[in-house]
Amino acid sequence: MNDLREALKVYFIMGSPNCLKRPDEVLKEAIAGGITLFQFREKGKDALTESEKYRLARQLQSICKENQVPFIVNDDIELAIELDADGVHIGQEDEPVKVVRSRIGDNKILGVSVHTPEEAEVALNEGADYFGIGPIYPTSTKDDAKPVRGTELIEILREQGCTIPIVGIGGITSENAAEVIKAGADGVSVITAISLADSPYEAAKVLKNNVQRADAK
Ligand code: TZP
Ligand code: MG
Repeated sequence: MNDLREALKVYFIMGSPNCLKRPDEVLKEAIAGGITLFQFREKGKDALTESEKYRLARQLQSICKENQVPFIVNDDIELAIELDADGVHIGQEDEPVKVVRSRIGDNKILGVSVHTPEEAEVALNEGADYFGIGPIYPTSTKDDAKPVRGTELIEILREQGCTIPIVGIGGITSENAAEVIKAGADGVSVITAISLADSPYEAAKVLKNNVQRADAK
């Protein structure tokens, strides 16, 4: 659990639609900058499908492996199983948490997006390893994102004594990351703050620095 908490600190999510440069180059830079976990999320306009999606996933997974960065797949349980990925991240629209848990087994990481204390309780009881909570800040990366709620739900869950690892998501940058950590999150997950940065390397480095500083307080 503490290993997972550490791995969630600087959590980079990306698919080919999120990049202006080649995804493998962006990922390599982000890793050099210090990201601690990677999620392959091939979604949105011009997202790759089938064999192209599989090929990109394989390529990014092997970069993660070479660098000992855990590799998690968004939504696509079949792909995660086929690749023997380190875990999956699912939302409320996906299969129930308990079904996904039984499909991937107990040794894989299972992340679940939750938006209410009730969803959090169900996810926890059914086998989630961590929660993704957001959008914390406005984002244009996800078309169907729920309304922005700041860090409210993170604070509520921590006040209720919930100790499961949590990452914030949505509009997080190096400027506002500290607020998310101070609200009780273990880490921050970002897409565009790294994927669209002029230098994904620098962006990841600054983000990590700010997360570590906020954590030490
Ligand atoms: N879920 C909630 S907001 C979001 C997802 C996948 C998009 C986050 O992207 P960005 O670019 O870090 O705001
Ligand atoms: Mg989903």
